[in-house]
Amino acid sequence: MVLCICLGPKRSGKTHLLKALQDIEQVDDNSFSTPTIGTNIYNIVFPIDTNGDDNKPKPPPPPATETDDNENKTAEKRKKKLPPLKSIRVLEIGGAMAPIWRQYFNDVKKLMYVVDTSNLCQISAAGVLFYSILAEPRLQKVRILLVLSKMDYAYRQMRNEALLMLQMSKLKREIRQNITIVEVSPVTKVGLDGIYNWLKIP
Ligand SMILES: Nc1nc2c(ncn2[C@@H]2O[C@H](COP(=O)(O)OP(=O)(O)OP(=O)(O)O)[C@@H](O)[C@H]2O)c(=O)[nH]1
Ligand SMILES: [Mg+2]
Repeated sequence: MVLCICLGPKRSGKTHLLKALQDIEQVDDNSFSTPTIGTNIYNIVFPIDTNGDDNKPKPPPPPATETDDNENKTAEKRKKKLPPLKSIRVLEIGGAMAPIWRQYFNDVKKLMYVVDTSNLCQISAAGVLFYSILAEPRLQKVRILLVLSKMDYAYRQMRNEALLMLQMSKLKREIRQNITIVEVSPVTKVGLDGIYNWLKIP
């Protein structure tokens, strides 16, 4: 089982987002999430066809000839690649638990980090906290998703401003992991497909 954890400062939007990923109808303009004191677990089943090609029949492989032996080997390697996941369990660890987040870092394969782009007071501190997570030795091979949340707010920071405040260019120079970045609002459903596609990667 791929273990994915979801971290981020208090009230950054983790619960709201994971609820929407689990059941899109669960979150709208009027919904409210209470602070997570401890952890929540979400079982996210991916909607079919978020890629557009999940159900398309695959064309039959061309007949093998002696000359394309190497190509066949590469094709075989490709076949051995793990298929995309159909569902995943995500563990949200509340922002109030930040001092003990590291107790949950064993066996983690994926990490989502949620930042509230509408909270100017929090965003720089969120960057420092993110850096401290990425520097953790147990997380050097982990797949990282940076979620810029609450994109429906008119007074949010735009992507480039938010990345500047998080000091992303400096951070990228100092860390080993590749970071995927998505802009999201579970309220307007913007960006959810990007998260599903990232979560699907085995
Ligand atoms: N408008 C809007 N509000 C949001 C969005 N995401 C979260 N909120 C609001 O922000 C509040 C806090 O969000 P949560 O999802 O509970 O935040 P959290 O990161 O889980 O917080 P902790 O559990 O305390 O760490 C929610 O009650 C929502 O009202 C969003 O994308 N748009
Ligand atoms: Mg929460």
